[in-house]
Amino acid sequence: MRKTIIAGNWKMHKTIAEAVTLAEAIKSQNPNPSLEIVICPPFTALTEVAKAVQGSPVAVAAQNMHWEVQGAFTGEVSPAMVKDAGCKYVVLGHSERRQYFGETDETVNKKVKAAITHELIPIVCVGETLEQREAGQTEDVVATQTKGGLAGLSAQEVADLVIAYEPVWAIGTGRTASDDDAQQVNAYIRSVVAEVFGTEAAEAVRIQYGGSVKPSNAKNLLAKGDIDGALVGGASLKIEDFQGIIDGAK
Ligand code: G2H
Repeated sequence: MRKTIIAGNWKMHKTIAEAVTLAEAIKSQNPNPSLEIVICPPFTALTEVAKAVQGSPVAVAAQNMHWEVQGAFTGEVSPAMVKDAGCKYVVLGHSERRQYFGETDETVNKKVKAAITHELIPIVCVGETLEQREAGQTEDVVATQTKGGLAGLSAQEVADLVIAYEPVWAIGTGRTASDDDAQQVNAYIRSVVAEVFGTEAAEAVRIQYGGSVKPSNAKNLLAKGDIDGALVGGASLKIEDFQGIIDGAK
């Protein structure tokens, strides 16, 4: 039985004070650990948010990290630093990182391995662009990204991580994949995991859907058999919206 995981990706939003206020609201409204709630503040707010939710069922994730432990990498943050800040999870290979910051399946793979080494749980993002979808390449793209991002991992390591299917055309656009479309791609990603890592890993790995998830569509998306949670951007920035999504998962 896969535990539903709802993650709020705050992207480049919130000062430290704003982040702590939102984290405390999420914590106080969700005392019950029946599902997993993860919040992903910007780096500057990680430590304070982690302190604010300590001892509660709300976990904290970084939105990115470098794969090296330390060194001359100006502007980067290492896995050890992310761990030290109080994170349990780290989002890797988000399409905005791929699109604007040149991330590739190879760099995502290095980050995934580094995260596991530092006992961080990766949330590995995959998803096709509108052009790729219209060209009928969705399955090829998500298969390549899934295989590339997870290359060299053991079946157990894959079983323990999280994949987020985020069609790029649905991100921040208000366009959501229909629940049937999202279910179909999530099931396909699970079949790719089964092919490479075996059925046990495929049955255990949690696969979220992300892309304009909101209270009005969350319930139907999360009711699908292969959608094990949501990675939420815009609608995670306000407690009413994020709580509405969480309530839809119950
Ligand atoms: C996809 C998602 C969160 P939004 O990027 O990762 O953002 O819900 O705003 O589409």
